[in-house]
This record gives sequence, structure tokens and C-alpha cells, in this order.
Amino acid sequence: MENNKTFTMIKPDAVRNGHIGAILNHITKGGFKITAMKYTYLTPEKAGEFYAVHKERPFYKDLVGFMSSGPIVAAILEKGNAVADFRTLIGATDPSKADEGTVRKLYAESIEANAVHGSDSDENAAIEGSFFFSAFEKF
Ligand code: RTP
Ligand code: MG
Repeated sequence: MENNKTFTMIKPDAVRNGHIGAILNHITKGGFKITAMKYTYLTPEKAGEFYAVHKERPFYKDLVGFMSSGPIVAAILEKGNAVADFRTLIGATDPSKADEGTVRKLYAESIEANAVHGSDSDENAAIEGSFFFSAFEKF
């Protein structure tokens, strides 16, 4: 399994708050190359499918509502050690616990509306990338 790719979304809060450009700049400056990207929208059904692993968690219903509340930016990113390095770049799930200078510390609103998604394993990075992009859209 390749360890040089991860998948991200700029979530509806960050899109609404006008942070797309700043977050993409942060990602690029962090050494990640964008190999696929689209401005799109998750229906409640699609959001439920994407976050199916969290189905039994108490925050699942709210999360699905939030993730389908507006447009998102989905992207595949390339860099050595991509999954772990990207999670370091974005910071802790809860922005109040995220390190200074991380994307979530800078741009997130709350533990739910936390600005960005980052895959948690190489396997999930591949699955999530293919959820949004066909082979023709990955460079
Ligand atoms: P993500 O998958 O979005 O990159 O975030 P993560 O790994 O840091 O966090 P995870 O545990 O996978 O949770 C997925 C998303 O669910 C929302 N969440 N809400 N209300 C809550 O307590 C709560 N906990 C998690 C967040 O949007 C989180 O990113
Ligand atoms: Mg996660």
C-alpha cells in the first residue's frame, strides 16, 4: 500500500467562512502536492456513506447534517508519509486542543465544524479518494 497519498476535504464551515484559499496555501506550503481536486457537495445520503464507520457514535447524525450543509472542497494530496504528516498539519479534532499554527487551530469553529478532514490510514486514503474521484481525475 502506498504511503505517499492522503485524502482531504475542506468542510462546509471553512468554505462558508471564506478559508478555501488560505487552507490550500497552508497545505501547499506544508509540502503537499494536489493530485486531484473538486468543489462539490455531499448529499445527506453520501455524507452518511462517507462517515459510515461512525454510524454508532453519538455525533453521527449531527455530523451527517453538518457535512451536507454546504459545499466542500475534496482533494487528494501527495507527500512522503502523507497520512501522518497531514494529520500533524491539521491538528487535533477539537480545535481548542489543536497545536498553535495548525489548520484547525487557525480556521475551525468547533469539534464538529473543524474546517478539514484528513484520512486516518493509507487504506482509508485510497478508499476515500476513490469515493470522490475516478481514475481519469487523479493525476
Ligand atoms: P476527520 O475524520 O474529519 O479528519 O476527523 P478526525 O479523524 O480528527 O475525527 P473523527 O474521530 O474521525 O471524527 C470525524 C468527525 O466527526 C466530527 N466529530 N464530532 N461532536 C463530537 O464530539 C464530534 N467528534 C467528532 C468532527 O467533524 C470530526 O472531524
Ligand atoms: Mg477521522
